[in-house]
Amino acid sequence: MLVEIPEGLVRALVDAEHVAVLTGAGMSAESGIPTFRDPQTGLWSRYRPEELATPEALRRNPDLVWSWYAWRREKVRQARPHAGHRALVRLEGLVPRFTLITQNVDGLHQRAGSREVIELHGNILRTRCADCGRQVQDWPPAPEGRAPRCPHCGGVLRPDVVFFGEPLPEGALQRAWQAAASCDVMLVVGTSAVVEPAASLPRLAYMRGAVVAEINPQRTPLSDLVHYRLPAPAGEALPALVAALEAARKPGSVGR
Ligand code: BV8
Ligand code: ZN
Repeated sequence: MLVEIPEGLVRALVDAEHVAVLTGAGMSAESGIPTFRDPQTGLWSRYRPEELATPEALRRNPDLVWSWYAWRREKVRQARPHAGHRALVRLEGLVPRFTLITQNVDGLHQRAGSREVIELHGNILRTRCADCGRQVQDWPPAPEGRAPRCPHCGGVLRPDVVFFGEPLPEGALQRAWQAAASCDVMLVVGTSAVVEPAASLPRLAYMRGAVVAEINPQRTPLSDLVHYRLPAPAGEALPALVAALEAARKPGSVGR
């Protein structure tokens, strides 16, 4: 299915000084990483992410939480960036200022070549100690299915991600607010726009007069607010959008 690229959105991108992009789990779906809305498959089908990704769950059942993340980390390791990730790398080079903000913890934007990525919710491939807080690269092997322990203090190890109920990394959130407040265009890709405070970033951009476009096969709470909706998968819509921008920027074509 060929996705239609709105002329007005291309025009806004041609004229933009600063383009911001906010991505969610839908950005990684075509790389084979299940989204949070997909019913958790297999072993995890009886848990909701909101139940497992919490400090309480880690305290109550560190082995279960560690196993869930070990399963997800394996999926992330097998995943590869797709054409949508690579289109965002191209877009970075086509606009004067570019800010990529992601809710995803899989590091796929960096693996595709995006230079500066604001990781609002941390990164599943990093591990830290729940007690002393140190980042830990390797640790003594734990018995099968058991959460490993910190080599420094013996505390429980956890993925370096933001659980529900935990504050987002201060610096990352500040930079994300600033980008939302100053961008001329914000692309919102593959997010159900439910989780806060990330879901408020497009609203701030919109209120500050930015052109906001949503790329998502499904409608979301943002759909009635945005200026443009591309009801298509990220792996199709982003390459098409960037190709249209490249064509519009060719010397002799309309615009700048
Ligand atoms: C905080 C890391 C305060 C962990 C994550 C009641 C009302 C409002 C807010 C709250 C509330 N109760 C609690 C809150 C706050 C809470 C929250 O928002 N809860 C939600 C459930 C209502 N937020 C928090 O707790 C945050 N912290 O507020 O702290 C604080 C301050 C100071 C001191 C102490 C405390 C922390 C939120 C971060 C949680 N961690 N991830 C991990 O990964 O395990 S969030 C996690 O879920 C993901 O990172 C992601 O952000 C989120 C899921 O959202 P999406 O990315 O949108 O993914 P989803 O599956 O939902 O949607 C996918 C979309 O893609 C769909 O729309 C689909 O149509 C689309 N799609 C599918 N395929 C494609 C596609 N799109 C394009 N192409 C495709 N191919
Ligand atoms: Zn420790």
